[in-house]
Amino acid sequence: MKNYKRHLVTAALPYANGPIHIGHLAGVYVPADIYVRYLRSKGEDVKFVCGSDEHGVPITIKARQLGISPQDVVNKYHAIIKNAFERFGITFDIYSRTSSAIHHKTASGFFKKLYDDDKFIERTSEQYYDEESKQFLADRYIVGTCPHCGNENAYGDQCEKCGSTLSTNELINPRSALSGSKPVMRETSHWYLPLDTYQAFLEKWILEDHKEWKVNVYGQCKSWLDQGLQPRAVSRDLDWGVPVPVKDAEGKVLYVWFDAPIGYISNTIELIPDKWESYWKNEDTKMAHFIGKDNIVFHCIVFPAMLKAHGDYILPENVPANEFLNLEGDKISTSRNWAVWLHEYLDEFPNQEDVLRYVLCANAPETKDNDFTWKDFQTRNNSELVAVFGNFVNRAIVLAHKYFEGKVPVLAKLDNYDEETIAEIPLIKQRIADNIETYHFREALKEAMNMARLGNKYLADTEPWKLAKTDMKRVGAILNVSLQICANLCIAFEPFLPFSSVKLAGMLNFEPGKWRDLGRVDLLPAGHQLNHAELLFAKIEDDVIEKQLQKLQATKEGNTATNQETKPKCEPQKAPITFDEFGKMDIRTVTVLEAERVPKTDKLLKLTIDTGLDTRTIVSGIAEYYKPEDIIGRQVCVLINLEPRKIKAIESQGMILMAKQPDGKMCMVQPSDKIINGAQIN
Ligand code: B3M
Ligand code: ZN
Repeated sequence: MKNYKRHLVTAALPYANGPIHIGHLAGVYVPADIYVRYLRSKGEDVKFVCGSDEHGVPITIKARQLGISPQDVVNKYHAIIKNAFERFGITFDIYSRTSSAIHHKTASGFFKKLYDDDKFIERTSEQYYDEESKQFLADRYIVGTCPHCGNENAYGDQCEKCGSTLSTNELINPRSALSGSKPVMRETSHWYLPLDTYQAFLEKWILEDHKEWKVNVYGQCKSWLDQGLQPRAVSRDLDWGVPVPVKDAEGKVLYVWFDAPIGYISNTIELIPDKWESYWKNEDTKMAHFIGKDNIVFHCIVFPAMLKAHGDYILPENVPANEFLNLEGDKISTSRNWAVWLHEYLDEFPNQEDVLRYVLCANAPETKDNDFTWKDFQTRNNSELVAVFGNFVNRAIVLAHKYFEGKVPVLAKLDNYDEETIAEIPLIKQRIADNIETYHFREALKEAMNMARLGNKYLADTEPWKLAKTDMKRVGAILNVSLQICANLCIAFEPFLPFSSVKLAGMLNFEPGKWRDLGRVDLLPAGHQLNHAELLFAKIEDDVIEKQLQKLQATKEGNTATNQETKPKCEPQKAPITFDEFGKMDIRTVTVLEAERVPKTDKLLKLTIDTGLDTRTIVSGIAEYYKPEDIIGRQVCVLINLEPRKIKAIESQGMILMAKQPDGKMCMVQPSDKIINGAQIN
């Protein structure tokens, strides 16, 4: 195996369009943090880099939904996400963001170099365009039916139901996510990275040189490569993102999946402006990307091709991607609020960060999708953390206080059983290390837990409390060994349960050493004064779990109720217009003087209105909702400068403003007070 001099560990940049939940943690951030803490404990040179992904259509869609700017959206969620990671003990060396100036400069420069080196091809193609919103519809701006599973709400880039990666023109019955209208095809030109020219290189690099990658990762790569790689567009017609830094590229930005992985580089530059190159451009660096399974193709195929095209950069040594975590048997979903949100957990379970870290790692979806249940959370806490780890530590420290005034007793002599027990520690240490280094974090945690089990069993078997009357020397030896195991647990668990490690070290009044000290049984010298025992983990009662289950139940009921009440939901916001455009509309208060049905139609009423300026006729499709006699005398709002139109041979000179309800029913918009006819509405 190669001897690396330093490590660069990246964790997927979460989209700053919502907070993070247990699925993100289990898939990416908990394993990445364990890996990095372990490397640091070993004294390795490591940088752990992450940040918010602040471009792309998910952000602009969220901005539209909330009626705020994309920058406001990312400012809000970047702060929430960053804070939640910190509180949860995820120890990034930097958590920055892709809207930063450094990132814009880096991503722009990267594109420019590839452009100057002729690494792109420029292609004109027909793409979906929304005539109502006057905008090209990239990625998630298009929704439609998934050709693979029939999901009617698949996005232009991905179906969230079956997980397939899609391109916009694969969707059946495409519609615009902006206006809901049917898009038309329009020509536009973009830059493409010709992935096909990297096919041979990627085949060798992945399929031959990286057979050790996880089966799910290797398998996905192989299937992409087997299908034959195609050129991939790296720009988009959007107004949010890193502008394409070449001439005549107005209105074009870098595709979010082009700029986001460069974010790893930008954030490293921000962290260590003078030394970043040794992490990115030196073969002595071991780089690993921690990601979720939906990001595999971008990290294993597209980004490496970009790095290769650039020429100066190293490639990842591994891309340990996890599968997905479900919640109580159901797919985690932000839109259905089916999730355990990290910031909410941190508020509702104070000082219990490690319980969640433990459960998410013990249950991590390493090889297949897995399920998080609150019952399992409770059981793992109560019967593993409390009953094994906590119980052992507590008994060892309490007994030392009871018999030896809280001082580590002298170890006079080891018997066979002591020796056998002690001999286990370095073996467990080796298994933890081997598992972490091969990205098997569940197994690694199981081994760490085996060390706690070892201690717990040792105390139960040796029963020092029974010997206290007859053989204090032996009691001393047993407690010495037990306390040494406690000190070892501090080190072994630090990567997994950092808060508990600190707490345990406090009880032992001990500065936990580094990984190399793990396995030693002289960590606490005889006579060393211990602090008092506190509970390392607290039992979680049924009512606490019940409350969480009720919360989820309420979400489920809420979802069904809202679906029934508001289906279909409000139309999304239309594309922005200028104030001038709005100012061109002449909307006035008018009074309906006469109203009658238009013969041979079901829907139309002919109205005579007093506009304050004149008396005129308009034809309106409101007969389904209003009888003529009901509206005579009503004051309503009319767009009076709409081009006159002939409807059923009657010239209509204006349009009544109507509010459309979710069920399609129309309702006239009326001034709330009586007011003169002809008042301008603006
Ligand atoms: N933001 C996608 C995601 O959160 C994306 C990851 C970027 S990593 C460079 O699934
Ligand atoms: Zn699908």
